[in-house]
Amino acid sequence: MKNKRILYIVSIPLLLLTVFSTSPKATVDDHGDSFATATTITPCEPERGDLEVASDWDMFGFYGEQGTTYTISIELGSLEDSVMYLYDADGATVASDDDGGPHYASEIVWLCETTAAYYIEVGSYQDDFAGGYTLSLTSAGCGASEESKSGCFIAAASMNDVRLPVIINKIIEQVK
Ligand SMILES: [Ca+2]
Ligand SMILES: [Ca+2]
Repeated sequence: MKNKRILYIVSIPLLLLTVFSTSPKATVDDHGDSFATATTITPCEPERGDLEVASDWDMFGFYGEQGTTYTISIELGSLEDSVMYLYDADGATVASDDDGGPHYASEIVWLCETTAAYYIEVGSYQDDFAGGYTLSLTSAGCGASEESKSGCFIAAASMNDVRLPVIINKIIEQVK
């Protein structure tokens, strides 16, 4: 009888722990946190992101072309204060910014000196905020003619890109 009581005492908290830890509270991260799981961002095409939790960091990859000046900017949505880092493929910090854009938004203007893969990491100031944002990677070629826009797509497509079919379809749509 005593053993049975002990069994209840042990099993009830265990049951509660199991129920709470497996409840569907865990949110899915929209963009990976590492270079390996980075989302490839297409120049000239804004990309929506969400810091599902305050400690989230979202990683984006792109192919930088030597001699091109890129403006990498965050437009704040529900996210109040962004922080942004630009890395080379070796993980060295090329540039970083906190509030270079409007309000507490981040913005980096950067002249690419070596054609290579680069990574943009977006997080919140001191890991204090969750919320949505839009990341834009633009250069002088953006927003001009359709021809130069296609050039941007091709530059992104030359990267080892899992979304290559999507980019090719976009190019086909533009040609039509
Ligand atoms: Ca995220
Ligand atoms: Ca993330």
